[in-house]
Amino acid sequence: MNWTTPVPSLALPANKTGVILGLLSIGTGHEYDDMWRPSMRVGGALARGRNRHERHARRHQRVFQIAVKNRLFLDLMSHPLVVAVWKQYLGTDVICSTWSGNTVYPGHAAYDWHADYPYWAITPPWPAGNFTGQTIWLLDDFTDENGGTGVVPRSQGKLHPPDPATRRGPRDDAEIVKARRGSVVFLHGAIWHSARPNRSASPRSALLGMYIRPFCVPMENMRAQLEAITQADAGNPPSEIARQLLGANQRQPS
Ligand SMILES: O=C(O)CCC(=O)C(=O)O
Repeated sequence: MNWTTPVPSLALPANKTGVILGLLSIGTGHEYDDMWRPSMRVGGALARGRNRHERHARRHQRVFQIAVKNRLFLDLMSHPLVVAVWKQYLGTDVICSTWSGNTVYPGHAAYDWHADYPYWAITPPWPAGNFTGQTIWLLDDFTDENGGTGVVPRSQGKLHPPDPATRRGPRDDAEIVKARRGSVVFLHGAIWHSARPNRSASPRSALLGMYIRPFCVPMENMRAQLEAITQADAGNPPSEIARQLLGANQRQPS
């Protein structure tokens, strides 16, 4: 798999693997430490687990609603190149479904192989077509050792989740995303993937942005975040595209 496709030459639907590594420069990634590490601390305690197995399995930390935690996160969510990719793939009225951060700590065992929301909320066979996609912003280098995301190329075409018998553990048909911090990976939303075991001595962090077509119910309450952001800084309203992504134009049930 070519992990070095430059973002401007992307045509995600044409990429049959369902995975693209964009060389979108967010810098070295270090400049985001200042906003990400504190968010991680206030985002909730690391799940402890009831026993050794659970502690191992749970050594990860998810922080949701990051758009309201720091205005820079809102800017990243609305990054013009990212938005251009998803507009091409999901339509110009694309919205954001969830914008969060994920850290896997040393000792993290692995996520189960899965496809992303809304697929896991739909009884298979899943509808074919383009409904959602995942954007992974690497805040640390991703390696084999530290839990780089594993993906099963072309699995987005299967239109069902992985078999429960193979949902855990390594897979011969999977590849690990190995890339430098500051890279951005675009995944088809139905592709089977998993944060792999972190066997290194350091945590591995990423920001995760799901983008979705506006007839789907977003995973997080993005409109509530828009309201919170607008109220917190009335003199500096979010840009039009940030408002769109946060669901300002999405039809609501009457
Ligand atoms: O952090 C990662 O590598 C992927 C996380 C993931 O699989 C997910 O949030 O769906």
